[in-house]
Amino acid sequence: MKLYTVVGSPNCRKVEAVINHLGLGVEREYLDFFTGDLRQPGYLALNPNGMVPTLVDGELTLSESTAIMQYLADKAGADALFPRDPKKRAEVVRWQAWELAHYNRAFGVLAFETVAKPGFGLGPANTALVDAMKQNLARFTPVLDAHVKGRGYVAGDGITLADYSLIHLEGFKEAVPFDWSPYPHLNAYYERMRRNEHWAETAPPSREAIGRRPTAKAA
Ligand SMILES: N[C@@H](CCC(=O)N[C@@H](CS)C(=O)NCC(=O)O)C(=O)O
Repeated sequence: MKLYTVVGSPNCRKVEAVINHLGLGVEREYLDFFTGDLRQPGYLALNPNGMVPTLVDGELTLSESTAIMQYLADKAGADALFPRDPKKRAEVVRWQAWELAHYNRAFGVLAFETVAKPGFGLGPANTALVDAMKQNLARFTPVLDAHVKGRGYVAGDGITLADYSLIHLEGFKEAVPFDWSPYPHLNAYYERMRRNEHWAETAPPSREAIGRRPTAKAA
């Protein structure tokens, strides 16, 4: 199996965390986010969106981080991460769907507009979008805060795919213009997940390394 990935990409990090968690031997091909690797015809043939991650496993070429996480867990028979039991599985998928559509949609756009754009010289922030995403984040953050109150993980007693999905923008949490202080249960949950070794291992080695192909030394 081969994963096309970018160092520090939040959507790649959630897949990488699952690979680490399961101890899978997956070859990595690192792409450079800034020099057009994702727009090359060869890569667009694998992922017409021009986005990472993409997994290739024999005849299967799979994009979408959530689908890749689910495929890897199923292939490895990792019932704890992605339960076969329909009710337990539905809870995991529910939170993965929720983070994609609502919570991390707002958080991700806010992070891109206010942190990635200025940080990487990608143009001015769209202020109307920033305001709209702040409002959306303020709507959905209390939902997660209330849910994780008294729980270690979001779906069931142990860590599941849903946890790696939910926290995948963790690296931007303190940098975005959003007041997290009213959400103590959510903050504690992020801290717990930050200490997860499989997640921590996916962190970029430095700010300069983000989006770049790793040098031989760093790799
Ligand atoms: N829905 C996709 C989103 C992937 C995505 O947004 N990847 C970012 C990196 S974190 C990317 O490749 N962006 C390139 C672009 O937007 O042109 C997934 O979950 O895999």
